[in-house]
Amino acid sequence: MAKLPKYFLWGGAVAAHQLEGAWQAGGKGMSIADVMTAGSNTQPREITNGVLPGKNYPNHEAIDFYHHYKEDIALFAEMGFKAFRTSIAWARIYPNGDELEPNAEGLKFYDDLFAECHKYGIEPVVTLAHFEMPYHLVTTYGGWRDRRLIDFFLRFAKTCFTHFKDSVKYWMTFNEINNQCNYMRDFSMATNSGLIFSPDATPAEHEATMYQASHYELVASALAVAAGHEINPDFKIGSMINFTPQYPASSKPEDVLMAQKAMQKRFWWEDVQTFGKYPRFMEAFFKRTGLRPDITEQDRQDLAAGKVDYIGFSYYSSNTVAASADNPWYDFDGVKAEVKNPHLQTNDWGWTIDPVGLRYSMNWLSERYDLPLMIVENGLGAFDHVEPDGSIHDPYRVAYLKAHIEQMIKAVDEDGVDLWGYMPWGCIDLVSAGTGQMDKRYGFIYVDKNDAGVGTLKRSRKDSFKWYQHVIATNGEDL
Ligand code: P53
Repeated sequence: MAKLPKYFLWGGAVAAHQLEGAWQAGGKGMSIADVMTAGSNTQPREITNGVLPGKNYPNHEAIDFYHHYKEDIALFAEMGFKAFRTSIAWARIYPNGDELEPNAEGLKFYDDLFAECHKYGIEPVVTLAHFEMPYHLVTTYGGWRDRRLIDFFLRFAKTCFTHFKDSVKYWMTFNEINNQCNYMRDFSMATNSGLIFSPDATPAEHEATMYQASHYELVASALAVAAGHEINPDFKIGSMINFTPQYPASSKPEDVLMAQKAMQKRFWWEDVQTFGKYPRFMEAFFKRTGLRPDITEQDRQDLAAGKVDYIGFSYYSSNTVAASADNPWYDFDGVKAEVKNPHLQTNDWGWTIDPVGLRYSMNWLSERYDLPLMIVENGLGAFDHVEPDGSIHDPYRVAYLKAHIEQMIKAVDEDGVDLWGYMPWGCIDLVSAGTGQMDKRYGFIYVDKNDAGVGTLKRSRKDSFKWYQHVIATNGEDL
């Protein structure tokens, strides 16, 4: 008997700012991604004050998908994709974010893109906010620290839902909404929520602002879900969470408790989006710390009225944490609590490789939320080498994906998890979000461009391309 459903959504995932390029084409406004420079494994990306001369901004051109999408979608179709996850660049639709009327040229680009997908029977799976709000909303309103952002986002969401009512069925509101749990990381604050802090801002200020911004995003997400269901009752609108499970460093009860508390602190966003209310442990945390975000009675009603239909999540790796005597509240702090897991290898960027963790994550999400799941990111960032004849041998990528798909199938087949699809990240090479590199590659399709921004942008098939094509053709029966 087949282990995966017949209509399983095999595909791949990308995000607008990481591949489209054409940052000023078709009336697009500047986004937060347009002021982020290229970094590296050791050098964080710089978030500059506007676009400055002499800096390398890799998202400006990216892989120029804006002008190459027909060729790229034809390659996805050749691999047999049933689904393609991308995002809509908010600043293509509302260049400044606070206009009343959308930019028709921006809508047209996505009309053409989605039509091209449907030509091959590929279902678009679309994220509304994937790490790139209009920059004007950052400079004028301070990003999501301002309640007015709810209205701006809702207008953007309604415009997309109405305009793409018949061309898109699967939606997600905010990409990896929980990444901001790392509230001391400038990158997460800027990309998730458009929050820029002065260098002397205290950790407490970072933390308080993050909880406030998150709350407004959750309200905006819930209002969007409710509006979307009204516009088209057939829509499936999901949340999108980065799921990095937290393992206890040992069987010591304090370590186990630390891991549980770390999971709560990383994943409470999902509780709100699924159950429509804040979980008890967060209410207790706000009470204890005085970090009381502005939450109105109306907000609570809105949260309850906009529960998601499914859970989209990314899975790359797991973390391991230990309790420490100087943390009596077991308050999760990634940097402090994290320890090395002696059972796992890491990639060149230090991310653990843990296929069993995917099965664990699917079980965790399924038993806690009892909703259908969609794996909308998974993959291995790696350096690739182009042979003199142009071929690219990437057995490490195949090994990673194969091991994860095996665990994914066990979760469905043996554990009964309801899973709609699998869309590995960066199905075509693109700009890394975290580092801004091109040479941190995830793709089945190679793109000739390096970290310095030099290359012909020519596309070519890696060995993994043929492999994934066969996986899809056999619906995962032959890996
Ligand atoms: P890059 C951190 C941890 C987990 C997922 O990441 C993350 C990040 C951000 O660095 O982001 C997601 O490109 C995100 C994508 C991103 C992908 O994972 O840093 O949704 O936009 O490209 C991979 O290797």
